[in-house]
Amino acid sequence: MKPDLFEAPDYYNVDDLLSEEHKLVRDAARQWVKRDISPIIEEYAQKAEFPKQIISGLADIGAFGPYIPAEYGGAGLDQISYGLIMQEIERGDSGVRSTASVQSSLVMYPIYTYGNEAQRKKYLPKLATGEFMGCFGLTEPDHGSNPGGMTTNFKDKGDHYLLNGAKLWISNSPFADIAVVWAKNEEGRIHGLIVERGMEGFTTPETHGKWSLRASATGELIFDNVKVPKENLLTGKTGLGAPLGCLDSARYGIAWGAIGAAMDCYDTALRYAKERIQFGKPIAATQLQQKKLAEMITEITKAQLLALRLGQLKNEGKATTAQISMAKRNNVDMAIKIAREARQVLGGMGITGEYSIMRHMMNLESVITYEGTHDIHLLITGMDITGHSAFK
Ligand code: TGC
Ligand code: FAD
Repeated sequence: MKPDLFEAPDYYNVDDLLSEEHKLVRDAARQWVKRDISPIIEEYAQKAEFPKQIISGLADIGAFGPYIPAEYGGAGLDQISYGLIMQEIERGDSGVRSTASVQSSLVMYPIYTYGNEAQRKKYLPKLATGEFMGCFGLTEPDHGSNPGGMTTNFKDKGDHYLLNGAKLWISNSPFADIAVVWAKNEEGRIHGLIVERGMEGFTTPETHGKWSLRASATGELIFDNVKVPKENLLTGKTGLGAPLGCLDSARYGIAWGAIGAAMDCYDTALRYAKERIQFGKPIAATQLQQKKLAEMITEITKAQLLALRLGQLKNEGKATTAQISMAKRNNVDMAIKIAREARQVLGGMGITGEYSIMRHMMNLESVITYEGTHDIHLLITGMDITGHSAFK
């Protein structure tokens, strides 16, 4: 892969709207990605392997629980810092950002928000350092967009719960130490349980053959009469709203992350267009390539402003689920379109691993699907503005 020459675009001086702390946090993540991700990521994506050696680096830049209070090992940062960290990591690779999103918003967030003090103290500090890695089991083979239909279930057996069922498409599952699993009790009410690797009857087979998010490990969670201790139940919130609350936090991070992938594609295409000579002049001097590049920077700028405003609302505790859906949907769609256009700017070179664009493009096919598909987010906006649910 070519050396990482990335220069972040900032067409509307968005930096002026950030605090000194935001910029420090963002720059630390940016440097780390340049030093520790860019040189290795193509190789790991090619061999479809998660680079486990980066876990401590992710912890060092505050990517595990950025907004979790310091007393539980988190970085105690605000939501804009969280977003900026996700942006920088996804600039490197969406799969690496996935690992950080899952750990922060889908494992630490529910334990912090719905867990009791003993659970917080037991798990959060170790999750913050990466000593424990976690995963989040909501999706099932027959229930993806409609998680409320889940069939994974647990029964009260007096001194423990007995868990049965299966989850599919679970990021980090093949190596996770713990899983936050959503299952129905005997009354059909959804609860979260913390399942630990090593519990009898709990297995996590890896899903192979992905053309997307290849540097992220994805797998199943299989529960065959797993005895889960009663103290592992998350009692702070039950019902579908509990896992959906975690998704709000992760989707918010993805809205920022997608900007990073788009910035990397744009920056690569711009540099290439200035250097590549055809018909005796740089292709950057042709109207068609300028149209592509000008539209890219316009869309990136709009996405930055959308994410920043959402971050302000989130800091004030005012961001709604529908606002988050709009940002996730818009920004991922923006990024995947930019990746497709940027790849064309590079001609044949665009399909090689010498450049990051094709990897981003393939990764973004997962990003536009997980955490609610492009269609589902449109329907969440539709429901919000009309008052009618198209799901029921
Ligand atoms: P609905 O009837 O609308 O809602 C059920 C209950 O939940 C409440 N609620 C929320 N609460 C908190 N946060 C939210 N975002 C919420 N959205 C809804 C709602 O108020 C209601 O509460 P109550 O008290 O009235 O019961 O539910 P529905 O069954 O009609 O479904 C709505 C729909 C389709 C929007 C929802 O199911 C959905 O978002 N589906 C998409 C599924 C999804 O996003 N799955 C993601 C799996 S995890 C993942 O992909 C991780 S990838 C990680 C990575 O690698 O980065
Ligand atoms: P389906 O729900 O079957 O949808 C198929 C198509 O139908 C989609 O285009 C969808 O938009 C459309 N559709 C569905 N319902 C409607 C409707 N009512 N109206 C119109 N169109 C509709 N899940 C987790 O729980 N944890 C994870 O860590 C996790 N990681 C993932 C990692 C990867 C790489 C991938 C690919 C997925 C991951 N997922 C995870 C699962 C992900 O959230 C689901 O794939 C996603 O929610 C969609 O579910 P599905 O694949 O079953 O598609």
